[in-house]
Amino acid sequence: MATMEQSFIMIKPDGVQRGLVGEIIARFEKKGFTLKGLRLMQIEKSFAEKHYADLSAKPFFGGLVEYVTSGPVVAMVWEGKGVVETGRKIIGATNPAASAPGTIRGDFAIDVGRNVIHGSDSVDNAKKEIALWFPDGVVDWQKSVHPWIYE
Ligand code: 3AN
Repeated sequence: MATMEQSFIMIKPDGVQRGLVGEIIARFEKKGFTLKGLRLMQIEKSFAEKHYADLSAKPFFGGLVEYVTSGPVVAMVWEGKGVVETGRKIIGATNPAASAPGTIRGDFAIDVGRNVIHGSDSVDNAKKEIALWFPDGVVDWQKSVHPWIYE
């Protein structure tokens, strides 16, 4: 059986306002990953500061917190083999100007401060982020070991 892991993926306010939620979910779903958690929510400043704690010394931190609290976001947990690294590939480079066409940011974003989506950068960080955004846990169902996706 494949080694399963989970990633925290969040569609940022610009992605929600621009109607990209379905398109983004479709990309992860069609790849074969399994949706294990899904919440539409608008977060407070203090929550955003917790999520982005590692970036608190960056000059863009204030703007980042303002942006990510400016409207609803879609918080998700996706599960699958290698989903953290592959999820980052599906998302594309942090700066959309450097994101390859075919990636979410490469196809739908221009500015780094409006880059549509967040994805965990390591399995460890994914665990922390999932605990922060889904304190009550996620849904336990088994499609992630689907025999037509995994050998
Ligand atoms: P990623 O989201 O690709 O993991 P991080 O963790 O370095 O990238 O940055 C988190 C978020 O901070 C980015 N998604 C982006 O919205 C914002 N950010 C990163 N670098 C910049 C920058 N130079 N100017 C403005 N915002 C930035």
